[in-house]
Amino acid sequence: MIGSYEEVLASLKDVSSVLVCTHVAPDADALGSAGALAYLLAKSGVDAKVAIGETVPEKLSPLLAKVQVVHEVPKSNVDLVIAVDTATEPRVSMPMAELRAISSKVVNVDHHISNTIWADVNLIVSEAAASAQIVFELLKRGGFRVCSTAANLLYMGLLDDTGSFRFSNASSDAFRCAAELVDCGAKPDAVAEQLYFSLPFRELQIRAHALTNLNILLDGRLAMLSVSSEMLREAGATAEDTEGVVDIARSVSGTKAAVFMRELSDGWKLSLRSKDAALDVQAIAAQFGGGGHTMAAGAKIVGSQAEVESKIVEAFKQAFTAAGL
Ligand SMILES: [Mn+2]
Repeated sequence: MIGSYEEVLASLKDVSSVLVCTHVAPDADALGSAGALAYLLAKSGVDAKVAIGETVPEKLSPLLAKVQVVHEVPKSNVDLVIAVDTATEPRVSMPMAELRAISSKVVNVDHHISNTIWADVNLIVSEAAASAQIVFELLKRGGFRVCSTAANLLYMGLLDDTGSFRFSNASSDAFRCAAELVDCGAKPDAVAEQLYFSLPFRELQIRAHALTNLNILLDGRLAMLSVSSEMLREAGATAEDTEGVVDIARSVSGTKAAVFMRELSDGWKLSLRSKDAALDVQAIAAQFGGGGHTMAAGAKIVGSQAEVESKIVEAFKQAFTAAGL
């Protein structure tokens, strides 16, 4: 059942310890939402921490400097676990079985249309451009004073999930949310500098590599590129450094969709982007056990590059036909 803001606020009432989790390979919205929530809860006297399985990505870490982040399940019980921006239970980057053992309640705050309503309380607002937008609304309704540190974190999530306000989810509500966050002290130039103008050189090397194998398929409708493990190794890069690559494919004129493939140990991780509202890439991702949003989704497919490519191209071919594109 989909819960309400009031239910989440009721769950937060009188808690003294909270762990805020998010999804694997956390992005700016995941850590911005989790960071702001944990930071303001901690400021209000709650023992609140962000708990993630991996380290904080390098370019996000300066904005999370004031947030307490742990990487292990605590030994003692906590009153509440909150997972933000996480559509399914297996996507949580911490062992959920262990978290359930130390907490009697799990709250999920998310905006993915593919959310499986998996927690005890589920605040799912699929119209929200970012989980940060939902967390901001929650904090306002809860009477928290959103300071500049929290505002920067929330703005970071909103900025990144809207593709710097270039995607179809850049609604008037998203812009209103941004304006309010600036009123709360968020600094758009500082956040943009950190997210987009502080790239490690290896990340640009990966983009250069990826550009050399950009393919245009299905009569110009689909742009596709890939990054192999070898490519990453050569540049001394990690998966985190491939985040902007799909936008290269997305930017090709005349295309209706983009696919970025990254090699895994046992297959390929696919990032799918739609450029036309008639094409739902979430539905394509779901065919392969993945999920996400209508215009941006992801999935993992096991197999060789050639096998995975032919499967995904076929899926797009059918989807284009079904969408009349
Ligand atoms: Mn998000």
